[in-house]
Amino acid sequence: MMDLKEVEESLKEELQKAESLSQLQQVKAKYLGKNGLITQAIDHIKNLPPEERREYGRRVNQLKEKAEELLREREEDIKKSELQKRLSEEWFDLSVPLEPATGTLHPLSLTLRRIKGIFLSMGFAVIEGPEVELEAYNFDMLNIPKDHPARDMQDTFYVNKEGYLLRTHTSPVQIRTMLSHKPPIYIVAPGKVYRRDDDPTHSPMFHQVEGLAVDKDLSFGHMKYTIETFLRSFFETDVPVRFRASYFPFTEPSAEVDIGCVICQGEGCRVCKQTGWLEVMGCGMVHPVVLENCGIDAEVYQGFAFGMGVERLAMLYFGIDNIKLFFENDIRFLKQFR
Ligand code: 2NM
Repeated sequence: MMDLKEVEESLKEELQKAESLSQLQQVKAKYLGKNGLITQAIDHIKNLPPEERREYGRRVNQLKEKAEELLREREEDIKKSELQKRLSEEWFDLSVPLEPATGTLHPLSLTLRRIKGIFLSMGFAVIEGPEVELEAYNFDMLNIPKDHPARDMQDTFYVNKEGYLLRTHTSPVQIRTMLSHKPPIYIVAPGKVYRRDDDPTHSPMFHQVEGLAVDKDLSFGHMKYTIETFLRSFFETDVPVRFRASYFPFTEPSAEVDIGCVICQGEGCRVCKQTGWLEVMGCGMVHPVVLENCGIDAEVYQGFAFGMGVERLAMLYFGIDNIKLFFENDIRFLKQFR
């Protein structure tokens, strides 16, 4: 059994030593993360004999609440001192002549425009749909099992108990299109999507573009050509493209799409984690169950679909290393893109 007093003392000590939000994040993980000390102590409660369980359980929970409070307080302190530091270091030179006040488009708007433009030129229509969606369109109709982890409260924003949620991908737009239109269908669905992630590499809101083609005699080869043509046009070079077998409940077969690293040209670098390749999309042949769910005869029609993250593509295209920059709206960042 863990000495809870000792855990509390060492937490306090490490909190004092943590001087940045990223250091604080590490302390938080060590105590309250998946394998954190306090998390382990909570897991341990069930192994205790019943007579000890009550008292120990009470103390562990007290410690957990205390730890959360201490972390919050320290976060406030760190944020305050980081702000003070910036306020004292950053300043404007008021004697510099003003630049002409022309605005620029946000790098994500520029990236979305380019993606849509390429697919429009290949004959795809651009379709939008609601961000508050039905669970039925976001999960059920896509052949995503009732017990799939993506459906967890932990991962998905549910808006009420009547089957509404914030869409976790733009696939429900494709479902709506298949329900309301007969094939042939060639569409892309751009827009905001929401997942309960918030850490240095994830944002709770981000943008996706998903594509769908449904027609007679469509093959994996048509998908491969469409995606390769898109990627070479988007990155304005003859980039290497490879397809790796993967799994999605809504496509069969499924694949992840990699491009040769645009940062190091495949030599190996930090961005591609020394592999020479970057994962940029998922794709696959639409599962016959999904077609039939939408009233399309899977004996007559085939479909291919794909999905990509707009922030990821924008970061690779412009060489941006931090996703949070898109959402801070710091004008010094924004005005660099055209
Ligand atoms: C992906 C990867 C693979 C996809 C499938 C569908 C639909 F609605 F047709 F079933 N929409 N999008 C799909 C397939 C999306 O994103 C990584």
